[in-house]
Amino acid sequence: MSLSAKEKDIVKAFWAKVSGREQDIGSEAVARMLTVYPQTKTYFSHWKDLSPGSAPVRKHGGIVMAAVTDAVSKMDDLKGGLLKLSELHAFTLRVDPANFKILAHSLIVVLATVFSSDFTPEVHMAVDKFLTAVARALSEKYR
Ligand code: HNI
Repeated sequence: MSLSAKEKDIVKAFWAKVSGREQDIGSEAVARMLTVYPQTKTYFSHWKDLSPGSAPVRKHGGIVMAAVTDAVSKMDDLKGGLLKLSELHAFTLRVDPANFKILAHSLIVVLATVFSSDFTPEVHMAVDKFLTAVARALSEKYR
């Protein structure tokens, strides 16, 4: 289920609107993930404060969203582009790959609320497919 050329263009055009707002959007998504799916907190137990808007949540939100933005530019080879990150999450961080879908869902909810008029069903579908492909690429090293 790879993205069509048109879907790739839709994601790229939409991501231009996300550009510059990575930290705010990423930290909202991470905060939602930790609140709505508290089982995800186990991976971040070394942080001092896991509450929405805290310094580690904001910092990590920016880092994760920068990686997603980077993935937009590597859309034609996500497996290769995300190999190092897949290794990190599989072998070092030992994150259950089911959580990639949870973060993708949390991010989609945030994008829909922040970009209410731009996040049309067409954009939603293309972004959903893209984030599914990112999750699949991140899961590559688990096999
Ligand atoms: Ni993830 C660190 C990218 C999903 C748990 N993660 C990172 C880093 C990047 C990153 C980049 C920093 C790497 C480094 O230091 O070299 N993570 C991504 C991306 C996704 C993702 C692109 C999905 C779209 N990570 C998740 C999920 C979890 C997760 C779903 C767990 C629920 N990640 C972590 C943890 C760290 C991490 C834990 C280390 C954080 C820290 O600061 O200690």
